[in-house]
Amino acid sequence: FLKAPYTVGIVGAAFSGGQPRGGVEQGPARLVEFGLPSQLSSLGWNVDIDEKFPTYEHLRPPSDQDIGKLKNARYVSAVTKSVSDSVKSLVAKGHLALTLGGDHSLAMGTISGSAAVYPDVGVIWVDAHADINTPETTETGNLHGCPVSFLMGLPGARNIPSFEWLSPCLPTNRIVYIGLRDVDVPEKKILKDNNIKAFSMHEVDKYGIGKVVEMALDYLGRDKPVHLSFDVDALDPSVAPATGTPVRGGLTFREGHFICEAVYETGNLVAVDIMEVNPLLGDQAYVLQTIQIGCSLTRTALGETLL
Ligand code: EXY
Ligand code: MN
Ligand code: MN
Ligand code: MN
Repeated sequence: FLKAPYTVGIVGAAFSGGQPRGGVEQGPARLVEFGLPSQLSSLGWNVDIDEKFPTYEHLRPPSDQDIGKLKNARYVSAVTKSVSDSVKSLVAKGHLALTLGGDHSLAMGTISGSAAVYPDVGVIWVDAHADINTPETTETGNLHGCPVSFLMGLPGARNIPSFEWLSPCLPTNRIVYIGLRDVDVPEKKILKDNNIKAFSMHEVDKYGIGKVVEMALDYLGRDKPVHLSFDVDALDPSVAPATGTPVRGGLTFREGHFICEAVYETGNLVAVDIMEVNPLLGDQAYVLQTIQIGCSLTRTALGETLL
């Protein structure tokens, strides 16, 4: 699906409005400072830093009262719309769209952008959380816990005021989850009622990551475009500690990288999101470790191999 010369377009999505903890908006700048663009050039990619880290402050509405339970809905809507346009234009050019977050509400933008070009895109969502609450089921009102329901247009997540631009673009059978272990009770019901494919940590333990990824890719179809949305909190907190909603019992370092290796090997990757790196959480060593892993997951998804 990509066109030569192979180009990765980086969208630095410095945004934290989908959740309450400051710092995650500094994720993209730290990943870039650490050398991610030159690391990707060394792998043979043309690197196009499409946006020089807009702060998105210009999109912040003068007031943003809760809409029902939803917090910062107008701001999240405006930013995700902008990200959607950026990702769509990169993917339409045959570039690989790499979005560095930022909180995971940004996936409303990234996935609607890739789906606008490839309506049959398959999403591999790697996360401790399902991020599929609707405006009705969310307990926190944090939109980083809701992007998937909006993308699917599930009941209760359609025609939400201020999200008029976002029409349903992700059928329930075009996503596979890997790594789940903190799923709210109403989210479990949504996954079950809609027959959504999900490999929790239980399945990772039971089958091993190799088999899980094989089943995930078979389910989505080997000839279809792939969008990898990787929330670093899928990794165990001992591996990636600097993130806002850590949950114990997560993926190992190798399991996380194995997913990226296998996805690269499909040759069908059109977009990658690296989300929820928060450089303000934890001491220096923990932060550095998390940034390094954000970079190495990205390099691996873009073709770095061990041999
Ligand atoms: N399910 C909880 C909520 O809806 O607030 C927690 C969501 C955390 C989401 C993180 C980004 O993956
Ligand atoms: Mn997430
Ligand atoms: Mn998460
Ligand atoms: Mn929970």
